[in-house]
Amino acid sequence: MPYIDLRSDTVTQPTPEMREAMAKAEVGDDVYGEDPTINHLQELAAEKMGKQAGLFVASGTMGNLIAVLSHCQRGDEVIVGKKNHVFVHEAGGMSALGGVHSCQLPNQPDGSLLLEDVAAAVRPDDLHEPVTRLVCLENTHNGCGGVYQTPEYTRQMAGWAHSRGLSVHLDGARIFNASIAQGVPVSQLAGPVDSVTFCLSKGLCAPVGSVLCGSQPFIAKARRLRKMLGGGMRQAGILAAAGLVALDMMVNRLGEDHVRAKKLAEGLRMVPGLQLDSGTPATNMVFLSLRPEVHCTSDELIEKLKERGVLIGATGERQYRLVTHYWIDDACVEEAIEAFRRVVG
Ligand code: TLP
Repeated sequence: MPYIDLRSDTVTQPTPEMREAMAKAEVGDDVYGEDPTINHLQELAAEKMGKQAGLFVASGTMGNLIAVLSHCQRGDEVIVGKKNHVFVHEAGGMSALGGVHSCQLPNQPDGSLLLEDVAAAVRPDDLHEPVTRLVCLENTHNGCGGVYQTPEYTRQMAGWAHSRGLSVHLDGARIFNASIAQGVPVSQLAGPVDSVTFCLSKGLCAPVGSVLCGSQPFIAKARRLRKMLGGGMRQAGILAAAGLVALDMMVNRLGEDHVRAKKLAEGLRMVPGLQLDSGTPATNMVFLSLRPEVHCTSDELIEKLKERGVLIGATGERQYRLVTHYWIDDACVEEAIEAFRRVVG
């Protein structure tokens, strides 16, 4: 049975256009910088983000890790939201592999960090303490409900950080969702920060890859770190070809995923037994929980929905996330709502 897979937009399959472009891609050895398709993707990505250069990396996790390692030395400290992906879901890479310390601040419900919290977290020049080096932001913010951050917030935070000699990295895994949701160019969301990672393999449907963008010297350093981490790939233009199709054809349609997420949320709100998070969805993610009167464990709900052909992900005890994407059409939304009605209604 083909599942209606709402677990994540990472489950997206490449489109027929991507498969065709992959088959025809011109390739070369990218460690020598000789893959024309990768070079094209990196240039295009950098231009869109308002940066000097880009680096094709295997994943969002690798892009974020390389960014932190490029900005920081061992023992330096990163200021990061407690719910940021780079802190919660990236296997502790920054500390395990980079020896980078983290100072975790509460995320506001809209995903942001308070400027006064960041200001209070910056370390004094005291040899007992780590050196504060970097602030990490996330847009859209996954752990806070797929909410987007505004250009004003990004500008304000980056401007302040720069005035204190700090760098800013943006985990923009879904930055195009943030751009489409607000109707602002992505360069306004990425322009103020020093580095940004965005993913081709989520809502944009490419099978593999992310691009880390920043200044020329930053990317030169990042390229060496990518090699160190084993991420220097060879004829990977085959993958970048799908990324080019993603940037060309898949960005402007992301709004459809947001509309479907709203339809999904409206339908699920009518199902007794479900409690939708306030404000959900902001983009392509619907967050909900089971009301206490529903006698069903977290896993049971997932299993029962699976029997009806619907896959969802758990985000906590009796809490769930449903993500819309290219392979979820209106009929899938209706079927998913119906499955919930039958299981918990
Ligand atoms: N997020 C995945 C899971 O890891 C939770 C998902 O299903 O949403 N930044 C953000 C904000 C992300 O949501 C993710 C993936 C990443 C980085 C990492 O990207 P990949 O999976 O390419 O390493």
